[in-house]
Amino acid sequence: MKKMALLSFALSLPVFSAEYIIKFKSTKALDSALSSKKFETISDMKLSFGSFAKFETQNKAVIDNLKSNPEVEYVVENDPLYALPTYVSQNKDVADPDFSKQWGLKNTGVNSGSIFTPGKEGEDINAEAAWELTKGDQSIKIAVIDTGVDYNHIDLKNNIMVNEAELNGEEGVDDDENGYIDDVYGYDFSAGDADPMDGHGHGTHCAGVIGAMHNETGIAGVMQYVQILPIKFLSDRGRGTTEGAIKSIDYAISRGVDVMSNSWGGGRFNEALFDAIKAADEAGIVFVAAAGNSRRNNDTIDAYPANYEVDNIISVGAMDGAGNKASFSNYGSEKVHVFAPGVNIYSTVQNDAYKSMSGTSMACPHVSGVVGLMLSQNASLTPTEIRDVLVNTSIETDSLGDYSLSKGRVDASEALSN
Ligand SMILES: [Ca+2]
Ligand SMILES: [Ca+2]
Ligand SMILES: [Ca+2]
Repeated sequence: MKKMALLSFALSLPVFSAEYIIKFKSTKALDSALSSKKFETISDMKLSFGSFAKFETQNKAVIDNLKSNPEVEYVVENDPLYALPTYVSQNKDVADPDFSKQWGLKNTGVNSGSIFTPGKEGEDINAEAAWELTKGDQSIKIAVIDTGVDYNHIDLKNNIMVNEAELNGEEGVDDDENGYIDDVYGYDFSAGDADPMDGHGHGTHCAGVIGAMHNETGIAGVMQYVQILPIKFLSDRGRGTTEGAIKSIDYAISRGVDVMSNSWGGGRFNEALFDAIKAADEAGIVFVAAAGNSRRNNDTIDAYPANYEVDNIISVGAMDGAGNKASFSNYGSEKVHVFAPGVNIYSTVQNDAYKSMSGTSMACPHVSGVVGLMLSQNASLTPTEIRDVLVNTSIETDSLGDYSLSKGRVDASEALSN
């Protein structure tokens, strides 16, 4: 019986994606499609950057018809997307206060080694020198678009962005009239509810790298002062879709964030996702993206969303504690902008716990935090200026050489001094 079930599952995998996203040229065209009953399942998404609908079909003729419809701008697949860690250590039950484990912030050479590679002192983002200049600002808002965030975590809770109108409002009522009922801490576009609690750990880990509270507990974030907006579109298994990603970006824009931290990837070029990131750029929001964990050259094989050609994107590769490119990390002397620590990174996970994880997923929030520090010091910096400063002030190293445009690793202190 069991074998039969497995076989039928394997054979029933669709040859092509059954879910599509249509962008209509007008809201009117969308409304008329919704009322036409031509689609078996269709749901609308009226976003700030266009009128979209999601629908399902296995029939290619339907797609071809839609593509030639003058009211339709484009039809794209609702591609699957996923979180970008490669390795997760055993869970730790006891949270021991441990800045000393955070080699990404301060590499002593002892806290960064492994049995394969000894660590190297100073191969870090130089956080302590940066903190002499700024430790962040509570006005800076960073969206962690991921598997959600444990907003109750003992080492994060004071740095979570709270929607005061909803916190003090009525349950079941959209108190701030932003289209989302009871979005006190953010939103879950995976389940379609207002609770972005993390059941996976990945999003909470990224949030801790950016903004774990500086106190007597656990670890320290790159920023001491920041507001983190938890947005969940990846499920508790770390999987999501283009639909969830574009809704997340739309929501983050509407909440007025300064930075979006994106430790996920997958899919091919997708015009709807491109439009979403472009809308974020037009709103002056920096879009930090993990370069990917496929060991590939992003200059020759595109990895998305890191490779979209939008000016606000900062693509981040991962380095290890010896200052070398992490074996899994994507690279590219043109398409990857900078490198940051991404191997055996110790940070927060759900239920007040801590874990080490590796991936360009972990390098990405280090840079999101540095961008947050830069904006704390000078709020008028544009996304392009921030990207240029990060590339130009990176510490060039032989080991990172031509793996990125910066030829080296991000240095928070240098970035703040320019
Ligand atoms: Ca609301
Ligand atoms: Ca409410
Ligand atoms: Ca702490």
